[in-house]
Amino acid sequence: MRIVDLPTVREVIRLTTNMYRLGWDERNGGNVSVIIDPEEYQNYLPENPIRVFHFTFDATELIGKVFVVTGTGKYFKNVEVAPESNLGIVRIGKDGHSAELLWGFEDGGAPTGEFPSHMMSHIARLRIDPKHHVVMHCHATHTLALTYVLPPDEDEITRTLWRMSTECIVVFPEGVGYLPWMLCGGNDIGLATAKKAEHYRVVLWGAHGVFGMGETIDEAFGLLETVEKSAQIYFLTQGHVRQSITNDQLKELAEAFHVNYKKII
Ligand code: 2HA
Ligand code: ZN
Repeated sequence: MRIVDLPTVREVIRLTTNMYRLGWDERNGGNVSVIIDPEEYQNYLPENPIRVFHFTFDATELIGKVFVVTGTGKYFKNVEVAPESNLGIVRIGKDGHSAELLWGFEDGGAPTGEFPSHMMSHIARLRIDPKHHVVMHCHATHTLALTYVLPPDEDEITRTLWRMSTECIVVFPEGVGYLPWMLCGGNDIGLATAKKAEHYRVVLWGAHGVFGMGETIDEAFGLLETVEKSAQIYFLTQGHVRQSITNDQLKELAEAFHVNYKKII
């Protein structure tokens, strides 16, 4: 099998293509990183790296882990037609401060500028959930717009999203995290995002976009689709609302679906 045909690589190609088509990833917006398990890559990836990227944050907990990751400055629109230059497969080096390129970035590219946020969030999620695999970031339109109009308060944002669609409290009972605007692309926003990832699988970045995390691509993508749909319903109904989901109904849903929801209603 060619490396580009590994199931996780194929899934990342499909994911980025779908995200682009949804309008979530204009230009070079958005980035994805997904853990590939050894059973999947062991007979295909080379042992020796093609190139090595160095970073300043501590990724000791990820040493030896292998990721499919989108490239810095790359356009999701183009992943499908040229995966071998828009995607890379990297392994975290033994020093915990490097990423060893094993495949991809054929035109000299490098991992996403949001690599710190991705890796630090992987660390946080893996501590909670050993089956965790996926971190994805995008500029989902209505979700991003929501960060301009709701109070900068994650409980208020969570309640609003829960009320906009019946499935929400079941899909993300823990709520969503929110970070006010920060400079993107560095260790500071990475640390802040990873801190939120200790409690949430969705983290909104004010005036920028959203991170979604999960055990599988379907789960992380489905989570962001659900959040985005709910944010869209919010804007469609603003100024027109006659009735909405009540707190009692939210509690009834949480009980019926046996989810441990954040007690903010
Ligand atoms: O890669 O979305 O957050 C472009 C971005 C940065
Ligand atoms: Zn972004």
